Amino acid sequence: MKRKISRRKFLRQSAFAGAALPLASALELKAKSSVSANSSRQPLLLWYEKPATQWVEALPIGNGRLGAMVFGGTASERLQLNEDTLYAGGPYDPNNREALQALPEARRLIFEGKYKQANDLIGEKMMAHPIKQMPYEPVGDLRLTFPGHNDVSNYRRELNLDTAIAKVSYQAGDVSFSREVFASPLDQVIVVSLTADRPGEISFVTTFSTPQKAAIDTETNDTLALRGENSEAFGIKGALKFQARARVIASGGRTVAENRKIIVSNANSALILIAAATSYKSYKDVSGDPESQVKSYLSRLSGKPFAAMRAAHVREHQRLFRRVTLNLGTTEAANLPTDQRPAQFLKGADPHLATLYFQYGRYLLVSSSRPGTQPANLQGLWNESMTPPWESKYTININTEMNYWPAEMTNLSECHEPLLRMVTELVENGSRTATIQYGASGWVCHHNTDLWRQTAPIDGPLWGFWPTGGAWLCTHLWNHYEFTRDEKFLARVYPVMKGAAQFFVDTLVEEPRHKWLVTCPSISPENIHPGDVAICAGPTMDMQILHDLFQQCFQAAQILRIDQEFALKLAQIRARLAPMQIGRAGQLQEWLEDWDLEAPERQHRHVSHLYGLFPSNQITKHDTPYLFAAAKKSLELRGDVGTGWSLAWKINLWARLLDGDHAYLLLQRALTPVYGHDIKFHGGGGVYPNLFDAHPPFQIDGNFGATSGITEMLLQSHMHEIHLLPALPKAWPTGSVNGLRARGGFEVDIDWTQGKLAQTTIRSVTGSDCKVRYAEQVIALELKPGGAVKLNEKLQRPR
Ligand code: FUC
Repeated sequence: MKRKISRRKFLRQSAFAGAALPLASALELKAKSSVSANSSRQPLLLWYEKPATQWVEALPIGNGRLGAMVFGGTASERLQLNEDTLYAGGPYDPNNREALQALPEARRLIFEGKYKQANDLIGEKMMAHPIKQMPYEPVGDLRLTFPGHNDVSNYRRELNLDTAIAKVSYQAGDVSFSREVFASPLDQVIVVSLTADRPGEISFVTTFSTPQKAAIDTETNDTLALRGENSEAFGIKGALKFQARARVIASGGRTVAENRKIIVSNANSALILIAAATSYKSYKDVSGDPESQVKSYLSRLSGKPFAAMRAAHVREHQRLFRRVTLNLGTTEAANLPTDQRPAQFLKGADPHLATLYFQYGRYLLVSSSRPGTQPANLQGLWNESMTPPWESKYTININTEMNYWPAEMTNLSECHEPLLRMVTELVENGSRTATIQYGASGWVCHHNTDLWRQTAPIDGPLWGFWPTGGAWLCTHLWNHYEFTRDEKFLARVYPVMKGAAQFFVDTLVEEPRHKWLVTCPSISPENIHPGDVAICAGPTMDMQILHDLFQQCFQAAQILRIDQEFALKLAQIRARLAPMQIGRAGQLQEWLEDWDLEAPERQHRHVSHLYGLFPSNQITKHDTPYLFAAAKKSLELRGDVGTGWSLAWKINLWARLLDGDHAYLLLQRALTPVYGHDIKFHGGGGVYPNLFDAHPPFQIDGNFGATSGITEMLLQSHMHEIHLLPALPKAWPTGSVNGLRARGGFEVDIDWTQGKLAQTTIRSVTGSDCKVRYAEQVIALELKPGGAVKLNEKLQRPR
């Protein structure tokens, strides 16, 4: 019997479960007349009327290496602190020495269709020891307690994306207090400034706490020191020492150190400088000295005025952040507290939230990934737990790559560096895994890695027996080259790409039916096929990734004029890879066999075989119309539900299918409000009050993936063309974007009105020739590096 539910209840339930939302109304902006196109002046703020009580309400700041979640309490402020090299464990060797011997048998079972038996053999003989990798861990909390600040008025806290400063202000009694917090990439400290509108009113107690094995002491009368050791995990002993220090500098009043506290009374203002470091030097060297490091960060700053630190921080942040501006219109809703805005967005009443979310993704990348730091992990930089979900490490069967989708296209190429460096660092352990587990040359990395750059298959065959993770990461090396045309970089990373390809030259095997070359064993990430396991041979995604890797190596060898013999070999092998196939529902097959309709999880969150559509360019409307239609069919079969990152991937995919309204629908799903921290997996995605993406739980890939998706709706450049407004939704009739990057070395500005291109400017950064497309019009341009061309709606130069 059908149960009737009220419309309100339906909306509540469906928003929660990620089921169908009533979107027709959402596509029409009701208050059209009140939409102002001039949102460039709308401040990019997340702001709230109450302090955060839960972690997903707190606001993230970071300098790539040091991160803090700022809660903004009045009687008690909590800064939850992270340092990006504080993981559990130490250098270790998880490779399974039994794997090589089991490999031929696993292959035989797979080719005989005995998938379950193959799966069991792999589970028993071929997985890593330990079966898990090392978790990312928190440093601890810095607490500030303010006696008497329980009853306050005029409270407000905010995060300004344009300055990268978190602010808290309120009135207690008749005094106005304000607090600013930022993580300076230049000074390598977190800075807290406390001020009041009257002298002598700043009184507070500073303490550290931590879930780590650590000792907390005071030093002199103004410094707290936390000395700790990282923990053991899954049998791997901790090998890192770490230290955090907070130095309290008060002006006026009295400062004393007492019983692991720094107590400030009746100061006029105060500054707290927080430094942290570990003994991590590299994935194989833990001999650093965190004490001398944190001491030197702090001593370098002695005497430096707050205003100078603040100004330098803002300048450095804006150098990157301000390269792109986006304007999708603004309504009154943009003035609401941020936690009330997603509901308005779903109603179509707050187009500016898409701008804010787009820029938040850029803010988060700048804050969690800067040259020299660790790459953004599953939670970017921000984690309060000793046992975070999926260890908050690097899942490279989608999540880590997604983190970096916006890097080049939104003009944050420098922020890509930590990932690109990580790829080169994987080679050493990856070569060991290749030799020990496969008897192969080159290097391999399976579906995860961690601080220690481990590469062996973990978790279990369903998730981990996927040899193509390192290969996918290598496409980012090429991607960086495509956007920058930096040949020196290409020459430096070519051996890394070559090593990844070499592994497959050695390990691809001929499948018996068509004699295609395939990976075996492998999986189509985490998706079970009708054989009741994921283990198979030659899943479509593997073939697509290898197609890219081989092609990119080939092209790199041509550009660098080296290694022609190897390049030729790759071209020959590439021609023998299993091709993409169209199945009986007209879908792009996920596997070698036409299994899609019988797979137990038809709406599985991974859409791995659509890698060919996005991020790759193997499937396009113009070059491969049949595959394009098949990919669309596959995406329709998967449906519009998904975890946070899955929804974000689908925004990008619909943008590549040139369907802006469908991409927008997925963006609405991604921006559905999810409240509460302990909501477990419900398959739905959405955002928390601080606009962190909800897998759930929080996972940052969905934030980055949405920023990339919004970009792909406005500009694409994967077909040797700069394609303007390829998937503009009806919801954004008028707007502009400035400073996006296109492949080939270009920067692009676009203005549109009433759903049509108004004008565009193409600037060459390093590029020269390019083609520009708008709908069916195409124009060829020749530019000098540094030159620019302005074009009107007909792609002609305006007179
Ligand atoms: C992959 C996904 C999960 C999650 C995890 C971190 O395994 O399938 O949904 O995102 O990575």
